[in-house]
Amino acid sequence: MAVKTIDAEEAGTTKLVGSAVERREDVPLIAGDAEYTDDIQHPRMVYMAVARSQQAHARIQNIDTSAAAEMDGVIDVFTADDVEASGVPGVLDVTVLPFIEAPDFPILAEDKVYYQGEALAVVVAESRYQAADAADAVEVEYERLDAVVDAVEAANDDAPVLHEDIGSNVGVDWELGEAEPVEDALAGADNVVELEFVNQRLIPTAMEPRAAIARYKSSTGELSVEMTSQNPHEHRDHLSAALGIPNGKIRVRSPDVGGGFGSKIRHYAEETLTAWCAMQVGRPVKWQATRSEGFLTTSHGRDNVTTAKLGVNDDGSIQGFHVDTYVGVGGYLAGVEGLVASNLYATMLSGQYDIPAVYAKVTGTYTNTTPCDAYRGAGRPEAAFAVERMMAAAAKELGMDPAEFRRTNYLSPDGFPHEVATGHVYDSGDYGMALDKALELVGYDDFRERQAAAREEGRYLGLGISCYIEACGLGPGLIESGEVRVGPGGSVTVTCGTHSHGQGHKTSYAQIAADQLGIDYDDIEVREGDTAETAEGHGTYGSRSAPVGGSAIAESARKVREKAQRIAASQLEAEAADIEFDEGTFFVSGAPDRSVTIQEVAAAAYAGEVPEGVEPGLEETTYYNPANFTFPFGTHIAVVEVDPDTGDVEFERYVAVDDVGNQINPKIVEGQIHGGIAQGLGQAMCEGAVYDENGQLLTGSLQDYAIPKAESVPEMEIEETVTPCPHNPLGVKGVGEAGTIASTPAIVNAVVDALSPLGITDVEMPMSGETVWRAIQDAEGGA
Ligand code: MCN
Repeated sequence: MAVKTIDAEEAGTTKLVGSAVERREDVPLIAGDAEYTDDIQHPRMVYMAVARSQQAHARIQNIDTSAAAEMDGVIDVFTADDVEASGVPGVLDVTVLPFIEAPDFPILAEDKVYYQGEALAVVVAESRYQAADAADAVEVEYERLDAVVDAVEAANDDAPVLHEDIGSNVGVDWELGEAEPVEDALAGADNVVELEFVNQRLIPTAMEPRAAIARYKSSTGELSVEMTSQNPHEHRDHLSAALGIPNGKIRVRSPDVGGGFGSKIRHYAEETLTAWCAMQVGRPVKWQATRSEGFLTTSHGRDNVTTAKLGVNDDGSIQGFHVDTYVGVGGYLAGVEGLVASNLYATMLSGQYDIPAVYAKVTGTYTNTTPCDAYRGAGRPEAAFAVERMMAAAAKELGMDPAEFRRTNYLSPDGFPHEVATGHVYDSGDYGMALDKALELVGYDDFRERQAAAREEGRYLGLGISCYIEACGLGPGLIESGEVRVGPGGSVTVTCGTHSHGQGHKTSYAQIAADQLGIDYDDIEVREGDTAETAEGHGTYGSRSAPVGGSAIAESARKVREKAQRIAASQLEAEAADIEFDEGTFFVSGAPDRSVTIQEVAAAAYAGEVPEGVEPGLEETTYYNPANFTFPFGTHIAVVEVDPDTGDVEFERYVAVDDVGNQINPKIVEGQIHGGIAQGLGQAMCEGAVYDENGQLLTGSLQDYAIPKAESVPEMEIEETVTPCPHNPLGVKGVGEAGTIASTPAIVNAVVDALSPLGITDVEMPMSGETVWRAIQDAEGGA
């Protein structure tokens, strides 16, 4: 049932939106024409390497760089004293919110280290290998301190306190709603279902680790940085603040990037240090993280421990939801983790349901671990997990069918926009429609019969449902620019402040512009990722590019067309109101022979042949401000069989019905959902960062940290429903995170369902064979 791609010509010039046009970015990527940061060479370029803390919690007694400085090829070695002396501040960029207690995050550690891998010193050398060897030769004396790595333990009174100036390990202390009414609702409910679960710490594993190259011209004060960024304009502004260079003098360019998944949003120490080093040594400086370095220093995600209570009456109606979550934020509060851990998570705890009262308490604690930050879904996967695990558990407790239980509690499709108890105003949806379609696709009724028969034979089949909702396109306030320029020759350049690192913007943005302008898809170029080439923007995260960036482009294309219509009217000596437009041609109403093409209009526009009051040229820029988040949703269903002797989980089916509003490109949508499901499956089945009690990362390489392999990802059957977003011009909702948010609870629910005859009500993630086998052994009357 996979979506079949077509080429743009087959779609027809003005019907591209909605067509599965082949991704134009794939051929260059496969043909070796991609330009990743590490491919870029500049004359006289030198290399930076970072000396990192081997300890997770320690006082720094001494850093001796003398041996490193003497080594072959070494140009200079810098420590915190040097950068401080030059006035470079920390890399702190947390959203300053009243519920946050955050320490400074120095660019190089000063007196103490808080996690293994924290940057201590940087070496600049003629070659990459010389730099790495010299970084290894930096000698550090530590006074080791007790470490704490567990989010809940860190909140205990006897836990070692990381940041003494804060006085406790609590960095985020946040509540949503009021506890008392929810506690009253639970007390009054016929049943209270309680579960404790862990959303384990994950390590984003993009194919390309982070990298940066910086060049500084001291004669003009201009800084140019090529880097692996999801959000070049934001990085430009961070660099400006850190280095004291006006942002107009900084150019950040993010070339081809091999994935980000949220981990390349943050302002990290290394990219700023690369730029600072370039300013010190007067030569271009390159830094490329190794995979292990990435594992230690690029943001991790999740790390939640939750206790949830759901009050339900015997008729299946939910009365209240009480959630208490600890989040291990890491050694510092970095990036937007303060928001991810709190607001982005807890405001999604209403799910698709009419829950009268929700209370959530979030305690974010400092632990001697790599700082966490946004990772695909950022708070929303944890929320969907909490809601959908509880829905499964409550249905089981009530002896109700889990699909029916959800249906009983759905927000009605007629009541949109719905303001839910957590404060969001959901824009549009029909949750029952997606559920019904998924149940039909998976053959739900048959399955229950098959499951019963299999149980008779001692086989453990299970089916897990996840009815997720997500909030994406972050708004209002987070604007995005989209520029559309029809050149004098009639070809088009589209620019946007977003950045594609796998999402296919070059294809989907060209589809939007082609439709609006009636210009050949192949005549449309899309450019992103260069602050010198694009208007202001915020970048790609929160599945915002289609709903916000796409809307900006659609608006600009519409404005270009309107302007072209006025110019065409003057060329055709008619009133603009009498001009019609079809497939790139303007013509006089009722006289189709009197016509000009948009290309002819463009030529006139640049020759100054425009009517009075109209400026020459044919280009428009829109800053689109989304009215609200937009809320994609859907139902995913996993069907598994668990081998009771080995604990192995085999997927029999994986069915997904997603509603992302109107689809610009169904093939890209399908690909995003595939990738997202694989990532959520990674959390369910195999991924998990493991630290020892001293804060040493035991899963520090791809030999120890398991990500899903092709053979472990099941065939996915993907369908959709379409409920357009009512508040953006394209009617689109984002898709980039949907699969990740949906899949994890579907898979865990399936395994728990399979093992429920053994009295098993929960299985911890990742559900490796061993974990499942142990759960079976521990269960009452094990298999
Ligand atoms: N699209 C569409 N119709 C819709 C919605 C989207 O055709 N109704 C298309 C868009 O035009 C775009 C793509 O789907 O080409 C994704 O759009 P969108 O959902 O807006 O997401 P973004 O482009 O903003 O991408 C961000 C999102 C996030 S938050 C993470 S994390 C993530 C993801 O995308 N990281 C990715 N997908 C990824 N895919 C790859 N290959 N690599 C990553 O790092």
